Amino acid sequence: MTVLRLRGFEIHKTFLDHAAQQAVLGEIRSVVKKAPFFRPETPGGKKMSVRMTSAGEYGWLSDADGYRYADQHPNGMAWPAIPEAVLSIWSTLTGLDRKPECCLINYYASDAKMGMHQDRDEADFRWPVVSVSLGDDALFRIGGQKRGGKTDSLWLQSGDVVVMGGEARLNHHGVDRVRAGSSKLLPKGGRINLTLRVVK
Ligand SMILES: O=C(O)CCC(=O)C(=O)O
Ligand SMILES: [Mn+2]
Repeated sequence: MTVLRLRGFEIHKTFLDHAAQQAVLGEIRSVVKKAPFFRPETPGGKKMSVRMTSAGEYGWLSDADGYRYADQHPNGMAWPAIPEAVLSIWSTLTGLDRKPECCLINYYASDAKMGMHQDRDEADFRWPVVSVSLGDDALFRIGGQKRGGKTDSLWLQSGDVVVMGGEARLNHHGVDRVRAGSSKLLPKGGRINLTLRVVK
């Protein structure tokens, strides 16, 4: 298994083989059936290009009231449980007994992107964030703890898993673009990214 290290992020190339990607995707589809994707607005009032939903005790939200974790989908329902196949990625890669309380599910259509940001709505940055890529390739950019400055980019492919932890936990990161049609995993194309987070 190839592990790349870039600015403190660990990139496990093809951590999930094709069968494992399909198994995870199947589980995520059932989550999305119960908790449909929605398009959040930034606190500034701009629609994000990424569609989101979550599984777990908490889901991540953004709206006029700010960025935060909430125990309900915007439609008022509790979030579905995080699928076992997803939790096992976390356990295998981190070796932690502590389980994540949120699996944020992002859907990127061919024109979606995510600006440079830190994941900093969690209570304790000693826990890593684990990110799983499914579907089309994404150009992932990694910077440092401060905004601006030098960045490095790499293409994430379906089945790649990134561990953002340790000294790099608060490094800025974002997705510049996805390469439409680069994967056949999602029948309608696009990319799904899962991020597993310890919230409390
Ligand atoms: O889509 C990705 O690869 C990264 C997603 C991300 O950084 C986030 O949801 O906070
Ligand atoms: Mn992030």
